[in-house]
Amino acid sequence: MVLGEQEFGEDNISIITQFRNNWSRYWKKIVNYSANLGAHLSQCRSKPYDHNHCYREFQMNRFSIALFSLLLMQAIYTGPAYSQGRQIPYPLPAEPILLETYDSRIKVSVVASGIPRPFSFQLLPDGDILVADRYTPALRVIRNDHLDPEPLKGLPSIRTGFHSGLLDLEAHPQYATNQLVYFTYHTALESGNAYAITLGRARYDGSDTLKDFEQLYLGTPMTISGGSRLVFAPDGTIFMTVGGAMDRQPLAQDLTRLEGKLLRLNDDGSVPQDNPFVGRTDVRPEIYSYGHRDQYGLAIHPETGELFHAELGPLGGDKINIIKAGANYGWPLYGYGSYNDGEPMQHLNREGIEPALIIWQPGIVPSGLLFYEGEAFPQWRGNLFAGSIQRGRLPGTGGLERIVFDDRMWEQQRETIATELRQRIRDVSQGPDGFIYLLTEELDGAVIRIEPAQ
Ligand SMILES: [Ca+2]
Repeated sequence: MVLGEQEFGEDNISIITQFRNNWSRYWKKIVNYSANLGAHLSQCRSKPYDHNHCYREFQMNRFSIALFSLLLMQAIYTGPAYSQGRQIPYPLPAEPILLETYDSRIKVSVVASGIPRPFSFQLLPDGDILVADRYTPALRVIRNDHLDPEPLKGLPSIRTGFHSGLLDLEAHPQYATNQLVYFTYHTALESGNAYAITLGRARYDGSDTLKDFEQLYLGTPMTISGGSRLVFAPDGTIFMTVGGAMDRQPLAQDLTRLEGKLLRLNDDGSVPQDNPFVGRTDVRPEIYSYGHRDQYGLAIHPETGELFHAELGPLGGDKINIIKAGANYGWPLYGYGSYNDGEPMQHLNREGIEPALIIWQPGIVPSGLLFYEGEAFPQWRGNLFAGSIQRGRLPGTGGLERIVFDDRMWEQQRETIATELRQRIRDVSQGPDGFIYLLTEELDGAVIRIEPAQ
């Protein structure tokens, strides 16, 4: 097995490819230098009167070999790190920096860093920021721009490994009065390696311990996971994405399983009776839409109430859907990109398959979604923002997509901002201060604040 591919999926394959490329480059150079060294030594033997010159060259070659051996050792040493998605660490700016966008100059500051591979965050009305670190797993708090190094106590038992662990966070719409935070995670099942996507909630009262934890919903057994996102709908129900349908097996089309589905639940974890498949015995009633691959972003349109949904394609063809109840979005039969090996997918829209609203080609590995509604950037109100892990499978190319629609929801403009940071942007949110916040999924993960530059 190639290290890491299984574990971290296509959004990190380029890292492994880069490692392989580096490896073969180092190896070729070492072979070349060894051959040169051999040639020089035989030359020296055949030219006894130029011995000193030969000896100097021999020394130089020895130095080169030592240098490339060091590089080789470095490749071996960093290999496992690369293979686990731990890409080239692009350092975070030590001080706030100014960046240009199409119509604005922005100030970008690191609020807190040192969170290992966080997956989601939740900005709370009083300014506290909760951050979910998928693999530890841990829920941490940033208070007054200071990361509490001690994770919150009171999390349930969470299964981690591969893509599994603690995933999304979402504050209840009445959080200000009930202090409830919802989260998705994986629960280990007794049967073999199987585990299940789980929705839980607990009360965060500002202290160092979560209170009143409840498991609200436990999914069906699965052995491959992926991301998960949550969002509350205007009617108080909660939408929840389930990954795990990443390869070509038609799991996302199997309505008795949860992989590659969008679920809709009541806020107590029960199934709403107006869900599209309620009453059918051959479909799980919590399923709201299907034919999805991995789904890393959800946002409700602030005016229409429609659910916008970001989906990761295999090789390109990342998309944003507007979700319709009971609809099929095509995976793995139809899509806009190519399969992981490069084979083009059938992408023509056809009856029964919902077309995407927006696609990216090459892919950007879209993550959290946000409709901006704040006062800090009046020119961006109503724009859709999507985090991006990396573009075209190249590490260090993540950023923040800004998409402008007209009132028919037709795309008018699109730009990528904050690419100068070279970070994997895994989540995006608007703070109570109206500023835009980013979460970077790096070994040294960070929360970043974007404000207008003065
Ligand atoms: Ca969230």
